Amino acid sequence: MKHLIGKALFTLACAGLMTAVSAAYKAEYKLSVVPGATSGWGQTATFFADCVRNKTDGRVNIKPYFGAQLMAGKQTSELLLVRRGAIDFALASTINWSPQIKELNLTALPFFVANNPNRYKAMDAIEAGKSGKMLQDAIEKTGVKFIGWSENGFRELTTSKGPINKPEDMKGMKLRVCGTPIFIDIFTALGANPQAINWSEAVTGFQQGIVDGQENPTNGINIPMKMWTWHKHMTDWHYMIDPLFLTANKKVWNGFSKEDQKIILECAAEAELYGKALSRLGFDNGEALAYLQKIGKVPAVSDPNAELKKNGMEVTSFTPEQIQAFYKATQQVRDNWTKKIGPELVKAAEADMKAA
Ligand code: X2X
Repeated sequence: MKHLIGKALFTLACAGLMTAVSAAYKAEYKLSVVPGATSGWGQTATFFADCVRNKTDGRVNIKPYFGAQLMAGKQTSELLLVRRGAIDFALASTINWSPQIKELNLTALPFFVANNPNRYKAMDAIEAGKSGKMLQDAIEKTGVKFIGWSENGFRELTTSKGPINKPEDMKGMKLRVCGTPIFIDIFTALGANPQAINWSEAVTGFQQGIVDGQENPTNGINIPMKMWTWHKHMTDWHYMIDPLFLTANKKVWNGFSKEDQKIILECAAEAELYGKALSRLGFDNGEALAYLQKIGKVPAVSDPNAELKKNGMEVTSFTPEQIQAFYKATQQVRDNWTKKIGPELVKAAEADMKAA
């Protein structure tokens, strides 16, 4: 009997040891980021990684890899590599995952989210609402873990030619966009000549003047990249927004203890507040600045449009009538893409934004 108990204990101990071994953490978890470390997106990734490392006493060591280097520059391959496990975590953009996940084109519908009195509240309402849950489900259906939202920001147009006051002013303009189909449709509908170029090669393209402009969020990318070096005109049209989300390979996620999963989710919630504040600073009702002051992380530039003007950019903002002309010119794109995204999701988003 004694012998049997001893054997049972031995077997149990072995099993325990094996779980401990199979659940051993990696020395480093790779976190993929498409733009550079100084972008708002990059800073949010660093904030998240630092938070997790600190709160887990170094058990979970996440390292951000910037500049789409884990995808050799090919930003639309990120989902595939997270699924395969070549990437452990990503702070991903809906834009880069939407070629594979049609639902993620929702916030890229032109003049959709910004067609609301408070465009940031509208974005938050989608993420917190039924439509946000539908987006999360669509992401998780591919087999990855959704961890939390963040934000690159509303995308504004910078051009070497201009100013742009009406769609006709964009006629024939060569504009760099990423290789995501809805962008080609939007800019074609506006009469421009969209060029699909990965972000990793875009800056060389700006330097060489092979395009007349591009679109990216002002705080997150245009200012850190000193876009005024190449483009003198800024068109503040908020035509679409680029939400980011934290995600992890499913196996990697399941390998963490419940306690560490909880910490990661907490850090993601903090990173959401931080990332959104960086994106919205100087464009909202002052909430972003108050939050950044509270956590002691106000960036050097807190008045974005003043910074652009100081660097010689001419900033064009539209009247509601001017926006209407762009809205009309892109009606067909909204109609076509609503079918592809799923009319139910688009309706749910409209209801969420209305209730905000
Ligand atoms: O490619 C872009 O423009 C960027 C950096 O904003 C994205 O990855 C969507």
